[in-house]
Amino acid sequence: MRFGVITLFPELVQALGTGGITARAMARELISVSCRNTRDFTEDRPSSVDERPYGGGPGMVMSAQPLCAATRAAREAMAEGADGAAGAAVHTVYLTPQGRRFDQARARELAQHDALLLVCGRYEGVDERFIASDVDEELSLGDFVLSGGELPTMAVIEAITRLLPGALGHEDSAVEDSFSGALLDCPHFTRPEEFEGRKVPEVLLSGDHAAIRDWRAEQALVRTVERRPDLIRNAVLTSVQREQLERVRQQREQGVNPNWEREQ
Ligand code: 4GY
Repeated sequence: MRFGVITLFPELVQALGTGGITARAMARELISVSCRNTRDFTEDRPSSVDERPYGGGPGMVMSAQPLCAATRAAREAMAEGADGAAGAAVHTVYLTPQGRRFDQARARELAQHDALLLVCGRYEGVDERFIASDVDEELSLGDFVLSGGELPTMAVIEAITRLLPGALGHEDSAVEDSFSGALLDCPHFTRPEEFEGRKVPEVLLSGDHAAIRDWRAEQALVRTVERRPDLIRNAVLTSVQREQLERVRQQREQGVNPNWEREQ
């Protein structure tokens, strides 16, 4: 997967190459991340990437011209394709709280592209005509406001990278994780058996693999019911999970805490 990034802070995004799974994926040539600085594409007043908003109001707006020039240059370079052949499709994404919500399903879909171009805004946002002319899709990481699109861009790159075959050390990890099954993950424990008076749930020490699998599945349901009931409504559950869910709901109705912490 080839990622292109349009940003005023390329050094921020290039940190993806300094550690973790994205750095390893770069070293293995599973991904490449090529940044372009928006400031290098200004045509008028040297290095002016922002202007005061038409209609007045506080702050500045990023001008359409350098963004268009930068994305078009990036798209042309990326369309050459890894093999040098022309015409590869480049999907252009703008990160903004106004976008459609990014989630694991969207990460899986975006992982199918050969080339993704991610555009980072700053200030109050970008001239809407840039979005109209050059952006295929607006994505939001959530209902909060940052100062720029760089951190969301890095999050999207990492979420996609870990889905690429060969990117994770242990091939099962991506499948087992939270959201692959559309539920929250179960709680995890490691040594010691007791930490500050809190004990590891008995079943995890039992060596009974079937019991452990069932307990983890049930705890995943418990957490999802407690923290994200909205996910339950859309989840496709196995018949075992439906029975577990029924039991968890009954316990909650009877005032019994089905959470692992009750054991403590
Ligand atoms: N939340 N999800 C987000 C964001 C910063 C001004 C436009 C978000 O995706 N992006 O908060 N982005 C703003 C800053 C320009 C992007």
